[in-house]
Parts: sequence; C-alpha cells; structure tokens
Amino acid sequence: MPSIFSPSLFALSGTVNSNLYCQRLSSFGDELVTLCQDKPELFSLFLPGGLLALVCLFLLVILRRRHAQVGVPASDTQSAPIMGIIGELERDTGAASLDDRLVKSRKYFFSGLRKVFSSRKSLSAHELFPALEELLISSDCGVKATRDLLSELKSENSIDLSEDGLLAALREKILKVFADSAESSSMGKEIASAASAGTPNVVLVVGVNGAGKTTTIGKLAQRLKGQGAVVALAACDTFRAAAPEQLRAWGERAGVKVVSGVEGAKPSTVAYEAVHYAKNEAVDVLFVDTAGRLHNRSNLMNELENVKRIIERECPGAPQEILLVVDGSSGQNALEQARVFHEAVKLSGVIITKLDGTPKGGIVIAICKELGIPVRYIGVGEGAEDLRPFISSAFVDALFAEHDDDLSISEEGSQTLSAHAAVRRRRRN
Ligand SMILES: Nc1nc2c(ncn2[C@@H]2O[C@H](COP(=O)(O)OP(=O)(O)O)[C@@H](O)[C@H]2O)c(=O)[nH]1
Ligand SMILES: [Mg+2]
Repeated sequence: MPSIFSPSLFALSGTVNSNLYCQRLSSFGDELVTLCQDKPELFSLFLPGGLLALVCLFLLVILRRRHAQVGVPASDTQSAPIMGIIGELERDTGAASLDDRLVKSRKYFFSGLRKVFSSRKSLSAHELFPALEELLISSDCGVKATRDLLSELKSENSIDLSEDGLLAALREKILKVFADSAESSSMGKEIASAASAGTPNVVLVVGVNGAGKTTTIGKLAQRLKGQGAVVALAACDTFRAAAPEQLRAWGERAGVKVVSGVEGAKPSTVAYEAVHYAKNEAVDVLFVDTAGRLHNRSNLMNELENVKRIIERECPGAPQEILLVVDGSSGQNALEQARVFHEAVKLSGVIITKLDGTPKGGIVIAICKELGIPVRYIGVGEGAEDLRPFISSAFVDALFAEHDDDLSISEEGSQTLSAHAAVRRRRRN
C-alpha cells in the first residue's frame, strides 16, 4: 500500500513543491495502512477509490507533460499560469547575439528603406525625407524623435543621399539621440548588487498586466545572484492567485527567497513583511513585484503608492529604484504607460521587454527622446540570459548590422532589388 504513495510518482509530475507533497502523502499512506490493519473491512472500501485516484493522477501527469512540451502562448499565461510557467522555465533559449534577437526590427527597417530607394541608387531630398519620416514613425520612433532626426539630417551641409550614405548618417544621428538624452549617463546602468550601509536595495517593479514584470524580476534575480548578491523577492501582486506561484517558480529557479502573503492579502502587508525579512536576513537586493491591472487606473496607482509608502516607512531610503516594465511590442501605448507611471511614482528607469517579437524597435528611441527616462535593460526573449543591460551603441549596431538574410526580405523575387543589394555589397567590399 505505501508504494502507491511513492515519491517518484510525484517527482515525475515536475511539481514545484514535490518533496513536501511526497512527505505529507507518505505519512498519510502510513496512517492509512495502520487503519486498514485495525479495521480490515475498510480496506475493501479504500481499494477501488485508491485505484481510481491513481488513474486520475497518471492522466494529470501525462497532460501536464504534454502541456509543458508545447509551451503556452504569452497571452495565455495570465489565465493558465502554472503549467505555462513550468513550460516557460524549461525552454532554454541559449544566449543569442543581440542582432539575432532584434532581427525583426532590423529587417523591417532595411526592407522599408529598400522600398524607399527602390531601384535607384540615390534620391533627391524632396523624395527621400517624407518617405523616411513615414518609415521612422511606422517603426515607433515617435513624432518628436522622428522630427529631430530628420531636422538633424537636413541640417547637414553635404549629406550623401545614397542608400549607404543615408544609413551611415542615420546610424550616427540615432546614437546622438541617445547620447543627448538628459539621462544618458544612467542608461544601461545595472542595479546595485550590494546593500548600502546595511540597508537593502529595494527595487519596486511596476507596469501593466502582461508587460513582463514577473519574468523580468526572475531574470534579474538570477543575474544578481550570479554576481554574488543575496536576493529576495516580494510577491505583492496578490490580485491573481497564480501570480505569487509564478514568482515562486522563478525564485526556486534562481535559488532565492520569495516572501508571499496568504491569498488575497493586501500588497502593502506583503511589502511590509518582505522589507522586514530583507532587513533581518541581510538581503542585498529585494525585488517587489506588483499587480498591473489597468481597468481602474486610480485604484492601481493608489495601491502602488501604498506599497511605496510602506517601503519608505519601514526602510528609510528605500525604494532606491522604481523600474517600469513595458512591452516593446505595444507601440505608442508603451510610451503612454511610461508617461502615466512616471507622473504617479517618479520612475528611475524603464525596462523594455519583448523586443525580439516586434519589428518596431524604434520604441526605445521614442521613450528615451520623449520622456528622458533612462532605458536600463531590454528583454529580447524569454530565457534568463535574454535580459540585457541597454547599451545604446550595441543596440544601434544590432539594428544596422548587415546580414545576408536582410537581402531576401525586400520584395521577394524582384531581380532589380537583388541586383541593387549586390551592387551595394560590392561597393562596400
Ligand atoms: N518573447 C518575450 N517574451 C517575454 C519577454 N519578457 C516577458 N515575456 C513573456 O511575457 C509574458 C507575460 O510576462 P509576465 O512576467 O507574466 O508579465 P506581468 O503580468 O507583467 O508580470 C510571459 O509569457 C513572458 O514569458 C521578452 O523579453 N520576450
Ligand atoms: Mg506578474
């Protein structure tokens, strides 16, 4: 009988707390055996029920395994979280280069530019600038950044209006946008991985639902732990039952403590407990995950302000960082979210996620230019290694990197364009 409750059965399921469950079930099994020895008539009652439970359990294990293999689309993880989380964690994306990760943006931009130039080597300013404006706006660079980029280009005395000339000039101007940003010195700055004077470095992470907050915290926890920091996580998104579970899964993966309250606890209560844990246990960095539902903006902001107030009260000087996570593929919405959150809680930086999945990487330029909030990290995939500090030169290099695959995306099969691309490459060599 006890073998029915064998720990290996539960380990198979890949359940996060499998050891705990196994211990409890084993002792339950032992009690059951003793009971059956005392009252043999009960055994005939338990046997069919036990067999039925066993069959159900096997079915559950098989379903879970299949689910984890196929993974869950990003949007589904909000509603079908636990299996999705495990699936996501098991997916190992490997550390790809940044230009591989930003391939969609690069292709969009290059193909757009090829269309502008079509079969001609060079255009007049009159032909070129309106088309370029359209391309930059449609890449989500934002109106302000686009206007400034174009006026900088136009002000050049002798601009080379060939495709190559324009690419070189544009590359230089985009780098200048980043360098001129009021906050350029804080761009790509890493979160401090050591507590200062015994005070934990508290990082409050905010943003709308689905932006990537919890995933980003998980990635950052692994990153900082790897740098030798003592890290803890606070599960202050108490609105969705699955949210603390998702954070715990990342916490287990990173090997860091997750402080979470009982279901339905107030976020500020969890923040209180987490800050005290961090102070008592000499934690270097405490990441505070928050809820992000926007259906009622004033509630969301009140809740955030409460959490912030408790952190400030219980740990003077904290939170040292308030980072907004925005989904890079949400275009101008991301810009609007940055504006609203900055007004409410004064952000120290932005993390732009999902840039691997969008052709509109220009949003990074728009956020820097229009809001002057430093972009600290970018997310270019779901793996822990896919969160990269934002280095503007590396970002621009990746957007302008020349790859053979770029040549196949402009109007496929078009002899003229292929010939043009070949000429361009010959000229470069
Ligand atoms: N492709 C991609 N997916 C991401 C990235 N960051 C987060 N995600 C996915 O976005 C979804 C929502 O993330 P989650 O952390 O739950 O968002 P939250 O509601 O803000 O906490 C999950 O499926 C993540 O795996 C990224 O940089 N690239
Ligand atoms: Mg979350």
